[in-house]
Amino acid sequence: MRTRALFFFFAAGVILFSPGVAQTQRPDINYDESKVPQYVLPDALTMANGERVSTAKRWRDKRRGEILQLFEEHVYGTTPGKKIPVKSEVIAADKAALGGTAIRKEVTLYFTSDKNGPRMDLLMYLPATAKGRVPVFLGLGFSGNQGVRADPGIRLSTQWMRNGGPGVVDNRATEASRGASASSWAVEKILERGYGLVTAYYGDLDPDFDDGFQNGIHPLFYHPGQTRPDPGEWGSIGAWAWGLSRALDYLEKDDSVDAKRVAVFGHSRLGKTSLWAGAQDERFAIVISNDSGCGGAALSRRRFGETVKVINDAFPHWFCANFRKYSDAEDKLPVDQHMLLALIAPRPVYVASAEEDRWADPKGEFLSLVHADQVYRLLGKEGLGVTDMPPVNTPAGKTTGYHIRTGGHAVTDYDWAQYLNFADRHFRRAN
Ligand code: GTR
Repeated sequence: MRTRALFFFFAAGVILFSPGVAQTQRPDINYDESKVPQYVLPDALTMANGERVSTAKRWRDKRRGEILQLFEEHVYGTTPGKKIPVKSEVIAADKAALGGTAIRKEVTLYFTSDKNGPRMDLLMYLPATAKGRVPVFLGLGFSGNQGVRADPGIRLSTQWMRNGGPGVVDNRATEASRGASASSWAVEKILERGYGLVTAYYGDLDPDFDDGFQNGIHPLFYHPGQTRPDPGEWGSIGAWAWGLSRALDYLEKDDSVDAKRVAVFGHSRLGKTSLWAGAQDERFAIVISNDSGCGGAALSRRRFGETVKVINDAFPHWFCANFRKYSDAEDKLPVDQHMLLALIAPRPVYVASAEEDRWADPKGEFLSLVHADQVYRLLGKEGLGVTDMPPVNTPAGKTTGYHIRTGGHAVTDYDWAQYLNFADRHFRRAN
């Protein structure tokens, strides 16, 4: 009996913690479109009191705030309103980085007066030829800034990091981690097109494991006697999104950057984060979600691929504790993820899926955009403008954009090519 119990424990562990193949073999995961349950989505344009929202003003004055509050209370948790003083320091600058094509700058944002306390390191690559302020892509990354490029000038992250990534030993980055995520950041292409890239390590804000919110930035906001966030207060995604807004605060002060043209980007759990950051902080001019899936762009009610229960069980620290009430009870959620995209309206949002990334439910990601369209139209924008999923490798959309490309869960050059075209279009540059 004991051996059997141990075996099940072990098997469950393998299933839960091995990415890719194990996920697609889980018997509790639905990948059959015909088994997607019937569902009714909450209507983005019907207020909680039943009133139909039919003007942009009503949306702006009442409904938008109502939806934002629902996401705070039930999904991601509230972000503390308290402003903390943040000090920035330019740590290093190289005017002839990447063979003279880029300016590389590293800036640290300190969140307390203790320089060894919580802080966030920004890596900035700007085109060397830039005249004046440049638009930038801003995104958090999984492997530390040194993972973005095998550029020996970048400071090595000293923060806790998940083991398993290239060059990570005993939860710390080593020299061998330089460039570990280079294929996810199309640095040359971004620079060639006249954009800058600003990245930071997500673990600077909250290391990605469930420690009861003792490390990272959460404790900076506890009221006296508080030891962890209340059930309706922020989890890790909330903290990561908060960091993106602090990065934007800094960019507003940096005269090499056009802070009115910042596209916030993220992949996977960090795609969930870029959407939540863009929903809360309207200074982000464009929002991009790459393969963000459950709790990101995908509709929770479809229960295709990863579900609310599966994500809450595996990553209890990502969302607020209240979100767990909706494990296996998606129909009770007062929102669904199309309303998260609607919060970004009328600003451009781009959602990308990958054909083999069924865990993230590509169709559910697409349908969220379709259902957000009515809000875009109410605000005088075209939205996505299509209701049928486009063929693979065929981007679609107007104010909002979508593609599903061949391949699996990753950020590829193809994805970046679409984001650059989208940014060109919306930032009104030549395409
Ligand atoms: C998976 C998780 C997804 C996605 C992904 C990632 O294990 O189930 O929701 O966020 O991780 O961030 O890479």
